[in-house]
Amino acid sequence: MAEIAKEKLAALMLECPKPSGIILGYGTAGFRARADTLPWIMIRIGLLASLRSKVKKACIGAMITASHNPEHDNGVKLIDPFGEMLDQSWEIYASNLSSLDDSIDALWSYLEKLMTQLNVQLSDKATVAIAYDTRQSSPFLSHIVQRAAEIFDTNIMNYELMTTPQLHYTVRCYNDNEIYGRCTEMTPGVKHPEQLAIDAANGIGAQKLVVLQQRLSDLFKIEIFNDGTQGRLNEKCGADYVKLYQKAPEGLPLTNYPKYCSIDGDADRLIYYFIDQNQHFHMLDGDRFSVLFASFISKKLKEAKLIDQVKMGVIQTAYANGSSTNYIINTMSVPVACVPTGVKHLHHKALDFDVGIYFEANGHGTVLFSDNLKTKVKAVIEDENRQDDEKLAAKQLHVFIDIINETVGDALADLLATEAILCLMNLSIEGWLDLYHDLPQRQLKVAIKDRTMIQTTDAERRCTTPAHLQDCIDELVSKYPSGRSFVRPSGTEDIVRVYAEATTQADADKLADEVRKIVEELTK
Ligand code: G16
Repeated sequence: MAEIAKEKLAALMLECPKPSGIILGYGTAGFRARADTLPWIMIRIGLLASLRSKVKKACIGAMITASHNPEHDNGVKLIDPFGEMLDQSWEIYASNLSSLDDSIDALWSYLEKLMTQLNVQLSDKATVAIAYDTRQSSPFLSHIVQRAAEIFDTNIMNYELMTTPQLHYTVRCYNDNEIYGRCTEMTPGVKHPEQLAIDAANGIGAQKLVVLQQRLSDLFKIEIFNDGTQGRLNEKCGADYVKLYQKAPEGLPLTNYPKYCSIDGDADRLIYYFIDQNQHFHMLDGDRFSVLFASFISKKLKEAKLIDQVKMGVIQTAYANGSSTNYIINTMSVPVACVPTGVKHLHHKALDFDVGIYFEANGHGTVLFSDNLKTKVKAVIEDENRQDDEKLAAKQLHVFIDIINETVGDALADLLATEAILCLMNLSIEGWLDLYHDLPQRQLKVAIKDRTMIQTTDAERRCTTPAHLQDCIDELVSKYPSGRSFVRPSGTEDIVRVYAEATTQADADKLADEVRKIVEELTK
Protein backbone atom coordinates (compact mmCIF):
# COMPACT_ATOMS: atom_id res chain seq x y z
CA MET A 1 0.00 0.00 0.00
CA ALA A 2 2.77 2.42 0.96
CA GLU A 3 4.56 1.84 -2.35
CA ILE A 4 1.46 2.66 -4.40
CA ALA A 5 0.74 5.73 -2.28
CA LYS A 6 4.29 6.96 -2.70
CA GLU A 7 4.07 6.53 -6.48
CA LYS A 8 0.78 8.41 -6.65
CA LEU A 9 2.19 11.20 -4.54
CA ALA A 10 5.29 11.47 -6.73
CA ALA A 11 3.05 11.77 -9.81
CA LEU A 12 0.93 14.49 -8.20
CA MET A 13 4.04 16.39 -7.15
CA LEU A 14 5.28 16.32 -10.75
CA GLU A 15 1.97 17.82 -11.84
CA CYS A 16 2.17 20.60 -9.24
CA PRO A 17 5.83 21.46 -8.68
CA LYS A 18 6.95 23.78 -5.91
CA PRO A 19 8.25 27.07 -7.36
CA SER A 20 11.89 27.60 -6.39
CA GLY A 21 12.64 30.03 -3.58
CA ILE A 22 9.09 30.14 -2.27
CA ILE A 23 8.61 30.41 1.51
CA LEU A 24 5.11 29.98 2.91
CA GLY A 25 4.23 29.87 6.60
CA TYR A 26 0.92 28.81 8.15
CA GLY A 27 -0.10 32.38 9.04
CA THR A 28 -2.98 34.22 10.69
CA ALA A 29 -5.47 32.25 8.64
CA GLY A 30 -3.60 29.31 7.12
CA PHE A 31 -1.59 29.46 3.90
CA ARG A 32 -2.40 32.46 1.74
CA ALA A 33 -0.68 33.82 -1.39
CA ARG A 34 -1.19 34.40 -5.11
CA ALA A 35 -3.35 31.55 -6.35
CA ASP A 36 -0.95 30.54 -9.15
CA THR A 37 1.81 29.86 -6.59
CA LEU A 38 -0.33 27.55 -4.45
CA PRO A 39 -1.02 24.16 -6.12
CA TRP A 40 2.01 22.42 -4.53
CA ILE A 41 1.01 23.48 -0.99
CA MET A 42 -2.48 22.08 -1.55
CA ILE A 43 -0.87 18.62 -1.83
CA ARG A 44 0.85 18.99 1.52
CA ILE A 45 -2.21 20.39 3.25
CA GLY A 46 -4.37 17.56 1.85
CA LEU A 47 -1.98 15.02 3.36
CA LEU A 48 -1.88 16.87 6.67
CA ALA A 49 -5.68 17.05 6.83
CA SER A 50 -5.82 13.31 6.35
CA LEU A 51 -3.23 12.66 9.09
CA ARG A 52 -5.05 15.00 11.47
CA SER A 53 -8.27 13.12 10.80
CA LYS A 54 -6.59 9.75 11.44
CA VAL A 55 -5.18 11.03 14.73
CA LYS A 56 -8.39 12.66 15.96
CA LYS A 57 -10.60 9.88 14.56
CA ALA A 58 -12.91 12.63 13.34
CA CYS A 59 -13.72 14.69 10.28
CA ILE A 60 -11.33 17.58 9.53
CA GLY A 61 -12.26 20.54 7.32
CA ALA A 62 -10.20 22.16 4.56
CA MET A 63 -11.50 25.55 3.43
CA ILE A 64 -10.13 27.02 0.23
CA THR A 65 -10.39 30.80 0.47
CA ALA A 66 -8.38 33.98 0.75
CA SER A 67 -11.29 35.72 2.44
CA HIS A 68 -10.74 39.51 2.29
CA ASN A 69 -7.80 39.34 -0.14
CA PRO A 70 -8.14 40.22 -3.85
CA GLU A 71 -9.46 37.71 -6.40
CA HIS A 72 -5.98 36.73 -7.63
CA ASP A 73 -5.02 35.40 -4.16
CA ASN A 74 -6.21 32.21 -2.59
CA GLY A 75 -5.43 30.10 0.45
CA VAL A 76 -6.34 27.16 2.61
CA LYS A 77 -7.02 26.65 6.29
CA LEU A 78 -7.76 23.50 8.23
CA ILE A 79 -10.67 23.09 10.62
CA ASP A 80 -10.45 20.92 13.73
CA PRO A 81 -13.16 18.46 14.89
CA PHE A 82 -15.15 20.94 16.97
CA GLY A 83 -15.22 23.43 14.14
CA GLU A 84 -12.39 25.50 15.58
CA MET A 85 -9.18 26.54 13.81
CA LEU A 86 -6.38 23.96 13.51
CA ASP A 87 -4.64 23.39 16.84
CA GLN A 88 -1.52 25.54 17.00
CA SER A 89 0.73 22.57 17.74
CA TRP A 90 -0.12 21.30 14.25
CA GLU A 91 0.68 24.59 12.56
CA ILE A 92 4.31 23.59 13.03
CA TYR A 93 3.77 20.40 10.99
CA ALA A 94 2.06 22.51 8.32
CA SER A 95 5.00 24.91 8.18
CA ASN A 96 7.51 22.01 8.22
CA LEU A 97 5.72 20.37 5.30
CA SER A 98 5.74 23.68 3.47
CA SER A 99 9.46 24.21 3.92
CA LEU A 100 10.53 20.77 2.61
CA ASP A 101 12.16 20.61 -0.83
CA ASP A 102 10.20 19.45 -3.83
CA SER A 103 11.52 15.89 -3.57
CA ILE A 104 9.33 12.85 -3.08
CA ASP A 105 11.97 11.18 -0.93
CA ALA A 106 12.29 14.15 1.42
CA LEU A 107 8.52 14.53 1.70
CA TRP A 108 7.91 10.82 2.12
CA SER A 109 10.51 10.38 4.81
CA TYR A 110 9.07 13.33 6.75
CA LEU A 111 5.57 11.85 6.46
CA GLU A 112 6.78 8.47 7.67
CA LYS A 113 8.49 10.05 10.65
CA LEU A 114 5.36 12.04 11.44
CA MET A 115 3.14 8.97 11.23
CA THR A 116 5.40 7.08 13.63
CA GLN A 117 5.46 10.03 16.01
CA LEU A 118 1.67 10.37 15.84
CA ASN A 119 1.14 6.63 16.02
CA VAL A 120 -1.04 6.35 12.92
CA GLN A 121 -1.05 4.06 9.89
CA LEU A 122 -1.69 4.88 6.27
CA SER A 123 -4.66 2.52 6.36
CA ASP A 124 -6.35 4.22 9.36
CA LYS A 125 -9.73 5.74 8.60
CA ALA A 126 -9.86 9.41 7.65
CA THR A 127 -12.56 11.88 6.62
CA VAL A 128 -11.94 15.33 5.18
CA ALA A 129 -14.65 17.88 4.40
CA ILE A 130 -13.71 20.39 1.70
CA ALA A 131 -15.41 23.61 0.61
CA TYR A 132 -14.38 26.72 -1.29
CA ASP A 133 -15.31 30.32 -2.01
CA THR A 134 -16.20 31.85 -5.40
CA ARG A 135 -12.65 32.54 -6.60
CA GLN A 136 -11.89 31.22 -10.09
CA SER A 137 -8.92 29.27 -8.78
CA SER A 138 -10.85 27.58 -5.97
CA PRO A 139 -12.29 24.43 -7.65
CA PHE A 140 -8.88 23.53 -9.11
CA LEU A 141 -7.06 24.02 -5.80
CA SER A 142 -9.71 22.08 -3.88
CA HIS A 143 -9.34 19.22 -6.33
CA ILE A 144 -5.63 18.99 -5.51
CA VAL A 145 -6.38 18.87 -1.77
CA GLN A 146 -8.87 16.10 -2.47
CA ARG A 147 -6.48 14.04 -4.63
CA ALA A 148 -3.68 14.36 -2.08
CA ALA A 149 -5.90 13.33 0.83
CA GLU A 150 -7.22 10.37 -1.18
CA ILE A 151 -3.68 9.06 -1.57
CA PHE A 152 -3.81 8.57 2.20
CA ASP A 153 -7.00 6.56 1.95
CA THR A 154 -9.38 9.33 2.94
CA ASN A 155 -13.13 9.62 2.60
CA ILE A 156 -13.81 13.04 1.03
CA MET A 157 -16.93 15.14 1.37
CA ASN A 158 -16.66 18.02 -1.07
CA TYR A 159 -19.32 20.62 -0.27
CA GLU A 160 -18.07 22.90 -3.05
CA LEU A 161 -19.39 26.48 -2.62
CA MET A 162 -19.77 27.42 1.05
CA THR A 163 -18.93 30.33 3.32
CA THR A 164 -16.03 29.68 5.70
CA PRO A 165 -18.25 29.64 8.82
CA GLN A 166 -20.62 27.20 7.11
CA LEU A 167 -17.82 24.67 6.74
CA HIS A 168 -16.69 25.19 10.36
CA TYR A 169 -20.25 24.54 11.47
CA THR A 170 -20.70 21.54 9.16
CA VAL A 171 -17.55 19.86 10.49
CA ARG A 172 -18.79 20.27 14.06
CA CYS A 173 -22.26 18.93 13.27
CA TYR A 174 -20.76 15.94 11.43
CA ASN A 175 -18.49 15.02 14.33
CA ASP A 176 -21.04 15.63 17.06
CA ASN A 177 -23.84 14.01 15.16
CA GLU A 178 -26.01 16.85 16.32
CA ILE A 179 -27.64 19.93 14.87
CA TYR A 180 -26.60 23.21 16.44
CA GLY A 181 -28.98 26.07 15.96
CA ARG A 182 -32.63 25.44 15.30
CA CYS A 183 -34.93 27.55 13.24
CA THR A 184 -36.54 29.59 16.02
CA GLU A 185 -37.80 33.10 16.28
CA MET A 186 -36.07 35.18 18.92
CA THR A 187 -38.38 38.17 18.70
CA PRO A 188 -41.97 36.90 18.75
CA GLY A 189 -44.35 39.73 19.55
CA VAL A 190 -41.64 42.35 19.15
CA LYS A 191 -41.58 44.80 16.21
CA HIS A 192 -39.75 43.51 13.15
CA PRO A 193 -36.32 44.83 12.18
CA GLU A 194 -35.97 47.74 9.77
CA GLN A 195 -34.89 47.04 6.23
CA LEU A 196 -31.19 46.35 5.76
CA ALA A 197 -29.05 46.88 2.64
CA ILE A 198 -26.18 44.39 2.45
CA ASP A 199 -22.92 44.64 0.48
CA ALA A 200 -21.94 41.01 -0.16
CA ALA A 201 -18.40 41.85 -1.42
CA ASN A 202 -19.17 40.00 -4.69
CA GLY A 203 -18.43 36.79 -2.81
CA ILE A 204 -19.98 33.51 -1.72
CA GLY A 205 -22.06 35.26 0.94
CA ALA A 206 -24.32 36.72 -1.77
CA GLN A 207 -25.56 33.27 -2.79
CA LYS A 208 -26.23 32.28 0.80
CA LEU A 209 -27.95 35.59 1.55
CA VAL A 210 -30.45 34.89 -1.22
CA VAL A 211 -31.53 31.78 0.68
CA LEU A 212 -31.77 33.79 3.89
CA GLN A 213 -33.74 36.50 2.10
CA GLN A 214 -36.34 33.99 0.99
CA ARG A 215 -36.57 32.31 4.40
CA LEU A 216 -36.89 35.61 6.27
CA SER A 217 -39.19 37.44 3.90
CA ASP A 218 -42.03 37.53 6.46
CA LEU A 219 -39.79 38.72 9.26
CA PHE A 220 -37.59 41.41 7.74
CA LYS A 221 -36.47 42.71 4.38
CA ILE A 222 -32.92 42.55 3.21
CA GLU A 223 -31.63 43.96 -0.06
CA ILE A 224 -28.45 42.42 -1.51
CA PHE A 225 -25.84 44.51 -3.38
CA ASN A 226 -22.47 43.49 -4.82
CA ASP A 227 -23.84 40.02 -5.40
CA GLY A 228 -21.07 38.93 -7.76
CA THR A 229 -23.00 39.39 -10.99
CA GLN A 230 -21.06 42.51 -11.97
CA GLY A 231 -18.22 43.67 -9.73
CA ARG A 232 -15.08 41.85 -8.70
CA LEU A 233 -14.56 40.06 -5.39
CA ASN A 234 -13.58 42.45 -2.54
CA GLU A 235 -12.75 45.20 -5.04
CA LYS A 236 -13.67 48.53 -3.45
CA CYS A 237 -16.30 46.71 -1.44
CA GLY A 238 -16.67 44.30 1.45
CA ALA A 239 -16.11 44.58 5.20
CA ASP A 240 -12.33 45.04 4.97
CA TYR A 241 -12.65 47.96 2.53
CA VAL A 242 -15.29 49.73 4.63
CA LYS A 243 -13.34 49.28 7.85
CA LEU A 244 -9.98 50.30 6.39
CA TYR A 245 -11.14 53.38 4.47
CA GLN A 246 -14.03 54.23 6.83
CA LYS A 247 -16.34 54.86 3.90
CA ALA A 248 -19.16 53.16 2.03
CA PRO A 249 -18.34 50.54 -0.61
CA GLU A 250 -18.88 51.06 -4.30
CA GLY A 251 -21.87 49.30 -5.80
CA LEU A 252 -24.17 50.06 -2.89
CA PRO A 253 -26.05 53.34 -3.20
CA LEU A 254 -26.43 55.14 0.13
CA THR A 255 -30.00 56.13 -0.57
CA ASN A 256 -32.81 55.81 1.89
CA TYR A 257 -32.08 52.62 3.77
CA PRO A 258 -32.08 53.06 7.54
CA LYS A 259 -28.97 50.92 7.84
CA TYR A 260 -26.35 49.10 5.79
CA CYS A 261 -23.79 46.39 6.34
CA SER A 262 -20.86 44.77 4.54
CA ILE A 263 -19.63 41.21 4.79
CA ASP A 264 -16.31 39.97 3.34
CA GLY A 265 -15.37 37.51 0.60
CA ASP A 266 -16.02 34.35 2.62
CA ALA A 267 -18.69 35.85 4.89
CA ASP A 268 -16.96 35.65 8.25
CA ARG A 269 -16.76 39.41 8.90
CA LEU A 270 -19.50 41.99 9.36
CA ILE A 271 -19.45 45.81 9.56
CA TYR A 272 -22.56 48.02 9.92
CA TYR A 273 -22.95 51.68 8.86
CA PHE A 274 -25.52 54.38 8.22
CA ILE A 275 -25.88 57.96 7.05
CA ASP A 276 -27.25 60.49 9.54
CA GLN A 277 -29.56 63.42 8.80
CA ASN A 278 -26.55 65.59 7.96
CA GLN A 279 -25.35 63.00 5.47
CA HIS A 280 -22.46 61.97 7.73
CA PHE A 281 -21.22 58.41 7.43
CA HIS A 282 -21.00 56.37 10.67
CA MET A 283 -19.47 52.94 10.97
CA LEU A 284 -20.10 50.25 13.61
CA ASP A 285 -17.26 47.75 13.69
CA GLY A 286 -16.36 44.61 15.62
CA ASP A 287 -15.89 46.50 18.90
CA ARG A 288 -19.50 47.62 18.62
CA PHE A 289 -20.72 44.02 18.30
CA SER A 290 -18.82 43.12 21.47
CA VAL A 291 -20.53 45.95 23.33
CA LEU A 292 -23.98 45.20 21.92
CA PHE A 293 -23.79 41.46 22.52
CA ALA A 294 -22.30 41.90 26.02
CA SER A 295 -25.03 44.42 26.94
CA PHE A 296 -27.77 42.11 25.74
CA ILE A 297 -26.38 38.98 27.37
CA SER A 298 -25.77 40.65 30.74
CA LYS A 299 -29.27 42.17 30.67
CA LYS A 300 -30.81 38.76 30.04
CA LEU A 301 -28.58 37.08 32.64
CA LYS A 302 -29.74 39.67 35.17
CA GLU A 303 -33.39 39.15 34.25
CA ALA A 304 -32.96 35.38 34.53
CA LYS A 305 -31.19 35.90 37.89
CA LEU A 306 -28.11 34.10 36.64
CA ILE A 307 -25.64 36.98 36.44
CA ASP A 308 -23.88 36.17 39.73
CA GLN A 309 -23.27 32.58 38.74
CA VAL A 310 -21.43 33.11 35.47
CA LYS A 311 -18.08 34.49 34.38
CA MET A 312 -18.31 36.79 31.38
CA GLY A 313 -15.45 38.36 29.44
CA VAL A 314 -14.68 40.22 26.22
CA ILE A 315 -11.65 39.39 24.11
CA GLN A 316 -10.09 42.02 21.86
CA THR A 317 -6.88 42.67 19.94
CA ALA A 318 -4.66 45.75 19.79
CA TYR A 319 -6.89 47.10 16.99
CA ALA A 320 -9.81 47.58 19.38
CA ASN A 321 -10.65 51.24 19.75
CA GLY A 322 -9.44 52.53 23.13
CA SER A 323 -12.91 53.96 23.84
CA SER A 324 -14.54 50.55 23.44
CA THR A 325 -12.13 48.93 25.87
CA ASN A 326 -12.74 51.75 28.33
CA TYR A 327 -16.50 51.45 28.01
CA ILE A 328 -16.53 47.67 28.45
CA ILE A 329 -14.28 47.75 31.53
CA ASN A 330 -15.45 50.94 33.24
CA THR A 331 -19.11 51.34 32.29
CA MET A 332 -20.15 47.73 31.75
CA SER A 333 -17.81 46.29 34.41
CA VAL A 334 -16.89 43.40 32.16
CA PRO A 335 -13.23 42.26 32.07
CA VAL A 336 -11.35 42.58 28.77
CA ALA A 337 -8.44 40.42 27.60
CA CYS A 338 -6.12 41.48 24.77
CA VAL A 339 -4.55 38.79 22.52
CA PRO A 340 -2.61 38.80 19.22
CA THR A 341 -4.47 39.19 15.91
CA GLY A 342 -6.12 36.05 14.55
CA VAL A 343 -9.44 34.53 15.43
CA LYS A 344 -7.68 31.43 16.70
CA HIS A 345 -6.13 33.45 19.54
CA LEU A 346 -9.39 35.14 20.48
CA HIS A 347 -11.35 31.90 20.33
CA HIS A 348 -8.85 30.15 22.57
CA LYS A 349 -9.00 32.89 25.21
CA ALA A 350 -12.81 33.06 25.07
CA LEU A 351 -12.93 29.47 26.31
CA ASP A 352 -11.79 30.75 29.74
CA PHE A 353 -15.25 32.24 30.34
CA ASP A 354 -18.84 31.00 30.69
CA VAL A 355 -19.70 33.72 28.19
CA GLY A 356 -16.67 34.62 26.07
CA ILE A 357 -17.46 37.41 23.63
CA TYR A 358 -14.76 37.94 21.04
CA PHE A 359 -14.58 40.30 18.10
CA GLU A 360 -11.70 41.71 16.15
CA ALA A 361 -12.29 45.36 15.24
CA ASN A 362 -12.47 44.21 11.59
CA GLY A 363 -15.85 42.58 12.35
CA HIS A 364 -14.70 38.99 12.79
CA GLY A 365 -16.07 37.33 15.91
CA THR A 366 -18.65 35.37 17.84
CA VAL A 367 -19.67 34.37 21.37
CA LEU A 368 -18.78 31.14 23.15
CA PHE A 369 -20.97 29.70 25.90
CA SER A 370 -19.76 27.11 28.40
CA ASP A 371 -21.71 23.91 29.06
CA ASN A 372 -22.17 25.18 32.61
CA LEU A 373 -23.97 28.28 31.33
CA LYS A 374 -26.11 26.30 28.88
CA THR A 375 -27.20 23.92 31.65
CA LYS A 376 -28.12 26.82 33.91
CA VAL A 377 -30.16 28.55 31.20
CA LYS A 378 -32.02 25.32 30.46
CA ALA A 379 -32.71 24.78 34.17
CA VAL A 380 -34.35 28.20 34.46
CA ILE A 381 -36.56 27.48 31.44
CA GLU A 382 -37.67 24.18 33.00
CA ASP A 383 -38.05 25.39 36.59
CA GLU A 384 -41.74 25.73 37.46
CA ASN A 385 -40.95 27.94 40.43
CA ARG A 386 -39.37 30.65 38.30
CA GLN A 387 -41.27 33.82 37.35
CA ASP A 388 -42.46 34.25 33.76
CA ASP A 389 -40.08 37.14 33.08
CA GLU A 390 -37.11 35.09 34.32
CA LYS A 391 -38.11 32.20 32.06
CA LEU A 392 -38.61 34.54 29.09
CA ALA A 393 -35.11 35.99 29.53
CA ALA A 394 -33.65 32.46 29.71
CA LYS A 395 -35.57 31.45 26.58
CA GLN A 396 -34.25 34.48 24.71
CA LEU A 397 -30.71 33.57 25.76
CA HIS A 398 -31.33 30.02 24.63
CA VAL A 399 -32.43 31.20 21.18
CA PHE A 400 -29.48 33.61 20.99
CA ILE A 401 -27.15 30.65 21.60
CA ASP A 402 -28.92 28.83 18.78
CA ILE A 403 -28.52 31.71 16.33
CA ILE A 404 -24.83 32.29 17.04
CA ASN A 405 -22.26 30.14 15.26
CA GLU A 406 -20.03 29.13 18.13
CA THR A 407 -17.43 27.49 15.92
CA VAL A 408 -16.14 30.74 14.39
CA GLY A 409 -17.16 34.30 13.45
CA ASP A 410 -20.05 34.10 11.01
CA ALA A 411 -21.29 37.28 9.30
CA LEU A 412 -24.76 35.89 8.61
CA ALA A 413 -25.32 34.56 12.12
CA ASP A 414 -23.94 37.78 13.63
CA LEU A 415 -26.25 39.79 11.41
CA LEU A 416 -29.32 37.88 12.59
CA ALA A 417 -28.24 38.16 16.22
CA THR A 418 -27.64 41.90 15.84
CA GLU A 419 -31.04 42.53 14.29
CA ALA A 420 -32.78 40.50 16.97
CA ILE A 421 -30.96 42.33 19.78
CA LEU A 422 -31.69 45.78 18.34
CA CYS A 423 -35.40 44.86 18.29
CA LEU A 424 -35.44 43.28 21.74
CA MET A 425 -33.56 46.18 23.30
CA ASN A 426 -35.60 48.67 21.29
CA LEU A 427 -32.36 50.24 20.15
CA SER A 428 -31.92 52.21 16.91
CA ILE A 429 -28.63 52.12 15.03
CA GLU A 430 -28.03 55.70 16.25
CA GLY A 431 -28.68 54.59 19.83
CA TRP A 432 -26.23 51.74 19.39
CA LEU A 433 -23.59 54.17 18.08
CA ASP A 434 -24.22 56.58 20.96
CA LEU A 435 -23.31 54.00 23.63
CA TYR A 436 -19.77 55.41 23.47
CA HIS A 437 -17.72 57.60 21.15
CA ASP A 438 -14.84 56.10 19.21
CA LEU A 439 -11.43 57.71 19.32
CA PRO A 440 -10.54 58.72 15.74
CA GLN A 441 -8.22 56.10 14.22
CA ARG A 442 -6.29 55.38 11.07
CA GLN A 443 -4.94 52.14 9.63
CA LEU A 444 -2.31 52.00 6.89
CA LYS A 445 -0.76 49.23 4.83
CA VAL A 446 2.97 49.66 4.28
CA ALA A 447 4.92 47.62 1.73
CA ILE A 448 8.47 46.84 2.87
CA LYS A 449 11.05 44.48 1.42
CA ASP A 450 10.77 41.84 4.17
CA ARG A 451 7.92 42.06 6.64
CA THR A 452 9.52 39.44 8.92
CA MET A 453 12.01 42.16 9.92
CA ILE A 454 9.25 43.39 12.24
CA GLN A 455 8.79 41.27 15.35
CA THR A 456 6.35 42.09 18.13
CA THR A 457 5.52 41.27 21.74
CA ASP A 458 2.82 42.11 24.33
CA ALA A 459 -0.11 40.99 22.14
CA GLU A 460 1.53 42.81 19.19
CA ARG A 461 1.37 46.16 20.95
CA ARG A 462 5.15 46.61 20.99
CA CYS A 463 7.94 45.91 18.48
CA THR A 464 11.11 44.09 19.45
CA THR A 465 12.82 44.45 16.05
CA PRO A 466 14.15 46.34 14.18
CA ALA A 467 16.17 48.04 16.88
CA HIS A 468 14.94 51.49 17.95
CA LEU A 469 11.60 51.22 16.12
CA GLN A 470 9.63 50.98 19.36
CA ASP A 471 11.55 53.88 20.94
CA CYS A 472 10.75 56.02 17.91
CA ILE A 473 7.06 55.05 18.04
CA ASP A 474 6.93 55.84 21.77
CA GLU A 475 8.41 59.25 21.13
CA LEU A 476 5.94 60.04 18.35
CA VAL A 477 2.96 58.80 20.38
CA SER A 478 3.96 60.94 23.40
CA LYS A 479 3.32 64.08 21.36
CA TYR A 480 -0.38 63.29 20.89
CA PRO A 481 -3.02 63.46 23.63
CA SER A 482 -4.58 59.98 24.07
CA GLY A 483 -2.26 58.83 21.28
CA ARG A 484 -1.64 55.13 20.65
CA SER A 485 0.06 53.40 17.78
CA PHE A 486 1.51 50.02 16.88
CA VAL A 487 3.02 48.20 13.93
CA ARG A 488 2.79 44.51 13.02
CA PRO A 489 3.44 42.32 10.01
CA SER A 490 0.28 41.01 8.35
CA GLY A 491 -0.20 37.25 8.39
CA THR A 492 -2.42 37.29 5.29
CA GLU A 493 -0.89 39.93 3.00
CA ASP A 494 2.68 40.85 2.08
CA ILE A 495 2.56 44.14 3.98
CA VAL A 496 3.02 45.69 7.40
CA ARG A 497 0.02 47.23 9.16
CA VAL A 498 0.21 50.54 11.02
CA TYR A 499 -2.50 51.53 13.50
CA ALA A 500 -2.86 54.90 15.17
CA GLU A 501 -5.51 56.60 17.27
CA ALA A 502 -5.71 60.06 18.83
CA THR A 503 -8.27 62.61 19.96
CA THR A 504 -8.80 64.11 16.48
CA GLN A 505 -8.88 62.49 13.03
CA ALA A 506 -6.19 64.89 11.85
CA ASP A 507 -3.91 63.77 14.70
CA ALA A 508 -4.64 60.07 14.12
CA ASP A 509 -3.82 60.50 10.40
CA LYS A 510 -0.64 62.45 11.18
CA LEU A 511 0.54 59.95 13.78
CA ALA A 512 -0.10 57.01 11.42
CA ASP A 513 1.83 58.73 8.68
CA GLU A 514 4.78 59.54 10.94
CA VAL A 515 4.92 55.93 12.13
CA ARG A 516 4.73 54.75 8.50
CA LYS A 517 7.76 56.92 7.62
CA ILE A 518 9.79 55.57 10.52
CA VAL A 519 8.91 51.98 9.56
CA GLU A 520 10.03 52.61 5.98
CA GLU A 521 13.22 54.28 7.20
CA LEU A 522 14.23 51.49 9.59
CA THR A 523 13.44 48.58 7.24
CA LYS A 524 15.13 49.91 4.09
C1 G16 B 1 -7.96 36.79 8.71
C2 G16 B 1 -8.03 36.28 10.12
C3 G16 B 1 -8.35 37.43 11.06
C4 G16 B 1 -7.36 38.55 10.87
C5 G16 B 1 -7.26 38.95 9.40
C6 G16 B 1 -6.14 39.92 9.13
O1 G16 B 1 -9.20 37.29 8.34
O2 G16 B 1 -9.00 35.28 10.19
O3 G16 B 1 -8.32 36.93 12.35
O4 G16 B 1 -7.70 39.67 11.61
O5 G16 B 1 -7.00 37.82 8.61
O6 G16 B 1 -4.95 39.34 9.56
P1 G16 B 1 -3.55 40.03 9.30
O7 G16 B 1 -3.64 41.40 9.90
O8 G16 B 1 -2.55 39.15 9.97
O9 G16 B 1 -3.38 40.12 7.81
P2 G16 B 1 -9.85 36.86 6.96
O10 G16 B 1 -11.22 37.46 7.01
O11 G16 B 1 -8.98 37.44 5.88
O12 G16 B 1 -9.82 35.36 7.01
